[in-house]
Amino acid sequence: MTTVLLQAEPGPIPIAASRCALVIIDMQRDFLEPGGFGETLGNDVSLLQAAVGPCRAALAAARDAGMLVVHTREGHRPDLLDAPRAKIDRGAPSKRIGDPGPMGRILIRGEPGHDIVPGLAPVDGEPVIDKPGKGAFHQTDLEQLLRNNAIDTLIVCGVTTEVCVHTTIREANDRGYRCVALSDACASYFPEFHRIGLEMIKAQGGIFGWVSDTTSFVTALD
Ligand code: TIU
Repeated sequence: MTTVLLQAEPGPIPIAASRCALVIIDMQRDFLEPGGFGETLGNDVSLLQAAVGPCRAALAAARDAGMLVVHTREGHRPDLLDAPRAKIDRGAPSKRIGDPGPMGRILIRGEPGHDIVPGLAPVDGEPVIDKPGKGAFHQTDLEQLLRNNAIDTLIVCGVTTEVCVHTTIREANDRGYRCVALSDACASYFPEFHRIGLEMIKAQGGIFGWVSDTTSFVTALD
């Protein structure tokens, strides 16, 4: 097992590719493209484009290193039986989860908007975790999958920093995983929340984990 040092804050962290998973959170058209769930919530979805290139670079490096790559997607069953009433009710009245939109029914599995954006599509052998909540562990088999593959460290990127990325890192941290967020490969509709969200992870000596960036990750694996 080869161990390399990944530059990060609050300090460098030794990682072994065979014990790491790159977890790419919710890089879906519903969040990144006009007409999807993100826009119906009143957001400027163009702000999330900044994460696409860095995610691609991290994905390429992880694949080259033979690292486990896990993709997640937030979405619900077409019959909405897994969508809490409280979640549906908080959407914009005319465009709620399950309503028709330009990319199909909003935040519904199997619809065009639910797809991962071009350029980050999973390849054969890469697991895709469909999750009904913000955290990737809630009501999914992610933990089982990670344990079966002897993973102890998650390299996390995707959108949005303070919502699904943060929730997943918090869930993973409590389950004993070391988590490293790649700052430039995450993005938020609120630049301030992105910045503060990353600060929160690495504060207090790394209370939830570490923060690194794509260049450091690629360099460490090279
Ligand atoms: N609204 C928002 O910032 N995010 C979400 O609803 N889901 C994810 O972060 N994926």
